[in-house]
Amino acid sequence: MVHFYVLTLFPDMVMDGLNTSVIGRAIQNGIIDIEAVNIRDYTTNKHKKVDDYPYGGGAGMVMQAQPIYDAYMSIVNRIGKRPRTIYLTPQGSVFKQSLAKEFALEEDLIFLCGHYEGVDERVLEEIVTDYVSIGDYVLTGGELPAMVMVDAISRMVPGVLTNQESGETESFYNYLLEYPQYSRPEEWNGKKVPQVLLSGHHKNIAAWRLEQSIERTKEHRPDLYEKYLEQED
Ligand code: 6GU
Repeated sequence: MVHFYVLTLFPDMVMDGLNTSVIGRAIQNGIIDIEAVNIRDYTTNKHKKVDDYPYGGGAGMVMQAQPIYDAYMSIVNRIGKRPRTIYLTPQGSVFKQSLAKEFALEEDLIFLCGHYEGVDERVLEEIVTDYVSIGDYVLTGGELPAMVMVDAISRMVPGVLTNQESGETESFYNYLLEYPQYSRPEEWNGKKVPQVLLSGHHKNIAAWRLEQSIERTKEHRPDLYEKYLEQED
């Protein structure tokens, strides 16, 4: 069981996005749970303002420390511990499958979703244990990255995937991309399914798939291909 807590200004976006398909089923089955905590509920001013101008000037607004800290402490006081707390930021280290597996071993995880130009550094120093980015591009907020991480972590939690959907024999397991898949009919739009897949010869099929995986990885992800080669010898 992993309990995910997402500190956000857009709780509906997070909950609506994660209540579907495999992750929705895991919530229904009680294998994970996800709680979006609305930072705005913890403001102490009557306009429920969560941001202010940056000291030193510059563009945009900064999310203030107090409502974030109080939202965080509401969780900490409830569960009686300070779990790993992830701040989603393009300034973080890049999220990888290995980190998804590591986080899947935790009982509780808190995600802090920033907006505007950033978050007051002092509250980050107080609560954040991990600074994580999901890749080299800029998004408007941390909600989509938090959802990406919750998805990737959840599917590494035992019981979330069925045997059929199994977690390990797929992309990145051994630094190779997945081979191409085909289903019925045998010919579609003038294109035939590769003959070897219809042969029933399991050794040849496995060899063909490995070769396809290697070719794809060389072509699209030379960085992964290098790791595959290193791991082979
Ligand atoms: Cl974690 N946040 C934002 N705002 N943009 C990103 C990101 C995170 N990761 C990649 N781009």
